Amino acid sequence: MTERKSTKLVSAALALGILAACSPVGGPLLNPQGNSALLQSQSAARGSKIFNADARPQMAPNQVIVKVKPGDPNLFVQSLARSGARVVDFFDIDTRVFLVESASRNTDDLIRQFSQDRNVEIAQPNYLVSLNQIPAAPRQQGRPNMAAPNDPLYAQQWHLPHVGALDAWSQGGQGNKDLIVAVVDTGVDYNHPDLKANTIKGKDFTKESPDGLDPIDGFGHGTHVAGIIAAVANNGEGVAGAAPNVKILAVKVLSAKGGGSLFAIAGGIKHSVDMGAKIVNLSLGGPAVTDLISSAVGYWATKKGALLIAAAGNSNTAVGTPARIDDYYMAVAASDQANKRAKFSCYGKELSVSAPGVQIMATTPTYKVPLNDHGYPQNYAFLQGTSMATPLVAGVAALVWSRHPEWTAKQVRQHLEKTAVDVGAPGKDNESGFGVVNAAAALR
Ligand SMILES: [Ca+2]
Ligand SMILES: [Ca+2]
Repeated sequence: MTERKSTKLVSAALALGILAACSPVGGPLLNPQGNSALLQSQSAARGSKIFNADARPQMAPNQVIVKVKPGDPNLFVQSLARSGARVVDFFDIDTRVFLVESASRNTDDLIRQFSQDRNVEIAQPNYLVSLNQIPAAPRQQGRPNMAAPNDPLYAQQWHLPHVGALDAWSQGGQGNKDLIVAVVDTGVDYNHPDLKANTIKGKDFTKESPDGLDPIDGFGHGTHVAGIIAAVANNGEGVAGAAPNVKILAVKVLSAKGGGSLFAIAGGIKHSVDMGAKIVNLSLGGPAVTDLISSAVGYWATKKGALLIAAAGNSNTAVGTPARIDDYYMAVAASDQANKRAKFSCYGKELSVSAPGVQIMATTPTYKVPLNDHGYPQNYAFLQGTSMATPLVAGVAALVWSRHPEWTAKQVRQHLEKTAVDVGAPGKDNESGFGVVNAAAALR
């Protein structure tokens, strides 16, 4: 308790110190307008790199994430003032971590400087992260399923019967309406007729909305992810989610261009858990890098009892960040109709499980979004990527947790791994993890 209290005091003192240090440069620190300008400039810099699977990590220009050493934080604030950089945000899980920005100096320069600062423990770039969905030509196909719900597009959702969803639903129900799964993504079209009843509004960490509070989907990706988890079933409309009775918490961390920074994502994860989410879906990632902030928030959320499920990545390389931090994130690979690793899916020893991620039919926004410019229709579309495999695992995890509310996140994860269908090389392998997730086996 006393430690907590003293941390709070240090934090308050530090905040005051920063305000004082920064007032000559440009007014109060954490005002939303200031942040808004910052994050918009990141979007502009990202340009058309949304689907770029290039291995070189992109980073927020002129920014670094700094962790200061324990002790008097004012020493850091003073050296910061001398450097002409300023703190633009802080990380409320770890009071020694700050997002620092310079108007004139680039990231490499800042890293060099802070690495030599005796008050600094670690300095790293604020890497940019993108959504893990890749374009695929839309396709119309499917066969009727006699036991299917009445959703007209259910017949095109091959992934549901493939993982035994109908069997699971008849054994264990369609999920607990009080269980919250956060979709930390581009936002969600919370007015979509197939999502509205199940969606709760969280916050917008991209600051695209004027008040920073509206998590409406500005790209189209998060709405698809949300539908895979919990589109309303048996309502005579559209598609069915894997756990159609649970709640979606819409949290926006990726901009209308499909990118965001690790700092914004960490904020979104923290917010999700604070809002009561048991499962956090992260259909996003960047190239494999060491990252203190994803580790810190992962550690914190795991201690709080949440299960973080993250896309392995679509670059056909090593598992990306944050999914590769396997102590705190459950990494999901994408598989195809033959249970083979999708050719784009990342692979490696960090994989937990695989799930169908090729030609997945689900919800898209009911209004025009950038996704439509890539040839995907409004309302419902096929998309593919580890972005689509991840929410299917989140949905099955939600079914399991609804059935066994007393289980810990670790128990839910281990149960999904134990009941996955072993494919490829016997036992756990680098192509599929423990195998392809199976709802029927998990609910049996
Ligand atoms: Ca439906
Ligand atoms: Ca295997």
